[in-house]
Amino acid sequence: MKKLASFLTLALVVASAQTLPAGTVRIHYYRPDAAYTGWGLHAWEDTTAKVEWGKPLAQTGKDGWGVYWDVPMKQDWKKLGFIVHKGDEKDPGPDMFLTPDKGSEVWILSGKNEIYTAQPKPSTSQPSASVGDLQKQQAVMLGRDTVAVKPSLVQAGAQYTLFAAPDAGLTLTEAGVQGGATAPLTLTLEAIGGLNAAQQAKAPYLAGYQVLQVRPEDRAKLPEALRGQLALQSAMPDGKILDVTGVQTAWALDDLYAYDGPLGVTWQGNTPTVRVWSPNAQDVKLHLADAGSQNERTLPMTRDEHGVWTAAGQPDWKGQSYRFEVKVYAPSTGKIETNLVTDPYSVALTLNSTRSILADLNDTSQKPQGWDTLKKPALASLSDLSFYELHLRDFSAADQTVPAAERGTYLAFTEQGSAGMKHLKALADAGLKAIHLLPTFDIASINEDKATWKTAPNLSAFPPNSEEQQKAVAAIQNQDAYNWGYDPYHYMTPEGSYAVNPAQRTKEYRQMVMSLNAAGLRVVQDVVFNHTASSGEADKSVLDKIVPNYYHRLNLDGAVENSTCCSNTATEHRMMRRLMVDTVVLMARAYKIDGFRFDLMGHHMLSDMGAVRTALDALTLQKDGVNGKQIYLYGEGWDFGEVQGNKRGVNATQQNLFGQGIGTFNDRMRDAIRGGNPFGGLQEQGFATGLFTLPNGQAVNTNKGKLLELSDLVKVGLTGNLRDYPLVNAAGDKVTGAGISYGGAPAGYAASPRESINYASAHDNQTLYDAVLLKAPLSASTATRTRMQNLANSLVLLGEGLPFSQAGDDLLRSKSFDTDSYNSGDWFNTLDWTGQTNGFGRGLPLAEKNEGNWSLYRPLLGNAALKPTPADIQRAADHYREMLRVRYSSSLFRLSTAQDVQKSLTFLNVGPNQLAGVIVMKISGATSPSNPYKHVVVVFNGSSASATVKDAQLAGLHLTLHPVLAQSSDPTVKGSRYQGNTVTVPALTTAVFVGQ
Ligand SMILES: [Ca+2]
Ligand SMILES: [Ca+2]
Repeated sequence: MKKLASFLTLALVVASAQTLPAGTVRIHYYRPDAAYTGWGLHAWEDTTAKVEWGKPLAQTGKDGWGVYWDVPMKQDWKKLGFIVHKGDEKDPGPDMFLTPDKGSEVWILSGKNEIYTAQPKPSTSQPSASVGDLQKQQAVMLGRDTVAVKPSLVQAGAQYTLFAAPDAGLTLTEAGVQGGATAPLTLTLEAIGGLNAAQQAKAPYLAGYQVLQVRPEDRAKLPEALRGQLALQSAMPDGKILDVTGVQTAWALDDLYAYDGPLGVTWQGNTPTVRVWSPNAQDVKLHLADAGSQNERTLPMTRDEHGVWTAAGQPDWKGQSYRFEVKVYAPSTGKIETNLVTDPYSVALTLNSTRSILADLNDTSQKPQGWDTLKKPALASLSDLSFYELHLRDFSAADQTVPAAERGTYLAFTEQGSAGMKHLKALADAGLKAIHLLPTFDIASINEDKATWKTAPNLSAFPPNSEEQQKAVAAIQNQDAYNWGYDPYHYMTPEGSYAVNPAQRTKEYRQMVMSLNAAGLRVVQDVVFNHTASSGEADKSVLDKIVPNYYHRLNLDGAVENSTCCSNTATEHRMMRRLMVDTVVLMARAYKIDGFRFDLMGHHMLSDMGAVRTALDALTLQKDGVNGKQIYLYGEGWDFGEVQGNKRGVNATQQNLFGQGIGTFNDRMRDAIRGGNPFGGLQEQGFATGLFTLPNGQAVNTNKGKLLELSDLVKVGLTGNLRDYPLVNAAGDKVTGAGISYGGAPAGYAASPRESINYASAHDNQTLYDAVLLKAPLSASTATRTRMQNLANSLVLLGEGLPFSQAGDDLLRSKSFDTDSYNSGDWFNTLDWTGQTNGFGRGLPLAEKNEGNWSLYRPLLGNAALKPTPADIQRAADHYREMLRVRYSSSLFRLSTAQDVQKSLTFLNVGPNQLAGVIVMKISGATSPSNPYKHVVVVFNGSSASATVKDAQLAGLHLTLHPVLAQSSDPTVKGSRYQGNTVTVPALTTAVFVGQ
């Protein structure tokens, strides 16, 4: 009976849609080919569903018209963002937005960027006889008069026509492209074969395409054509249409209009000039308003031959706000749009970035006292750098020693007597060189009006493994003060929510830099040029409203790529690259930033990073107030998405960056230290977490061979991840760093140690302590777990390669297993500099990213025996500083070239008969003012037993325990011994011996 009933229900669903449940909206979707399999819905903004790109909403049902999705909505919803997609194929492409005025049931048609409020007739909206698609841009201009097209467009005898309509009135009929109210401009083209070598290098992903070229007599029409809607048609002489498509124009704009002169606001004395690059705009006007006023007056701007629009200002413009009114064709809507938009070159903004401000960063009012004469902490070599990664709010949001109004702000760093600054100062005194701040440019995700912020109620009474804390945090997560900020809105202005007074943000930011520099620490900015918060005509879209479809990287259909999560930018386009270079130079000169960490750097081209490096190298103390050669660059050199495998040109990946002196995060060493990887193996153990010698009961962790393989990866990391360093691997073979395998890829890839950022933990993924918790045997004491964490930190801090830690790695920081705390609020993120707590047991982590593992986390969070004591935390803090002191006691730990490493560093205890879980690194060199030791021998004993290593190379070195460790707060390390040709080191201990 039951079975029959469900069968009947199913039959009904097929025939007609179910009634719409309360609290949901229904989106219908029609495809002419009726091939609905695999198409899902990505949804965001005011839906209660947590949808990830890789896991779209499944179709709710099917009716006589098409399929539909019912999307659960928040109460009083204002906006729903959605994209229909199948894998990375989107239909039609741009982000679509539904607002309540359209009702709760809407219809969309395949290929049409339009939301219908009543069921449209597919047959009339999508003429079945027409060929091609004006909504897509499948033709790609490679230069001012060349267009790459799919090979199917090119046939003998075919006629190729480019139609251009300044009124965006082109339509597609059975007879091909038709004009709108005004006759379109037409240009004829001829097929000239495949891509030549230069074009293939520029656009490898179009390698199989054919090239059409505008005939000489029509080329003069191109500049005008580029300022309207464009369509390319291929037709046979008998009128048969082969294809029709829109056109991507970025490289044509580059070829015709690339520009090197000033942009944004420049000052001659007190007189400003405002400039914006928009070569394809039909008109640009300047909107000006007095400070604090909404009453704008509109002024004309003049276009020059570079497509730059200029307005010459008056001295009384200083401090006024401005926006641009840009009239331009937007492929994302298929219309001529009139956009009111801020300046991408803004150096000052009103609250929440509604308007740009005419500001001069050189004004005395923008500078703290002593700014112009600020002296940087000494740095003999970039190879001396080390990094501590810190989120601006995490630093002070919970620090009771900071005045309440300054918590979570730039000014918190000026409180030299606060618990947080004392901690940073202590790290600096031990040798730490730089604080790396998570994004501090203007971001889109935090409301800068503090009065709007919601805070979670007091959550401290809930059990340590309750669901309640995360529920309360999630309820307000989009209205609170917290976000990591990987959502760029304006690159050249500091974020306003981090300022006590957002109108004074430049001055406050500079105070922060001064104060950190005074503490002996350099300041590194995390920069995110690989994507923007929005694109197209969306609210917080900026670049696309000025030069649509130029700044972002488009797929073969003309939709914005989003492999980075968001709207990917295209730094291979000249003016996007320039925006990146100009921003970095501005931040170096105007904010005296000492280094830049590039988010998803692999999504930029190698030449883009070269351009940044060249621009910085040109900065001098005398001319620019900073020495650009001391500014270090590093980033994430991952290779994935549309740029993978050099498909969009040679990109800035780990391996392609060989020899550039730019650092990349060394995932090989990270994974080998921890075990598992960010994509799996939560409970797989690694070198520092007990693999083989202290297994956690899972079969995978009893494998000695795996421990020896991971030890090889760690060793390569300790050399600075050098590609060509020769070593004996676990099998006993002599190989190079590149000959060690990391999941099939070469482990070593660097040309010098400064090209490897060695780390065991960063803001992404679980903290080091949480990883140790998941991997170590349940029976391990908190003291044992602390030793594992300390061992991991030693490997990072004593290797060649530049050490990098997440703030709190020295305080056993836990986020209660949160794997991605970007929007998990202060509750899961803040640091406790007092060392009384570490963040463990703050409840189950947010469901959005972690719910699938709650059953694993629940008993662990509820286990009081896993909570570290203040003594454990103190030991971790002491250990971290001891290791910093050791690192900075001798330049042998900071060798600057591969040759030096090859000459000075050797590993003992190698090959198949090595003592498992023990790495012995010997570094020898001449003594000098920066090196008091002839020999340094470091023993990393990751095993659960005391280790004795005997080697003839140890004879006669006259080793003693490093003076810092002889004074250690850890009694165990003092039990390390050297005698004759043997060293003996206790379990889970890093011992450093030195010989003079
Ligand atoms: Ca902002
Ligand atoms: Ca938030």
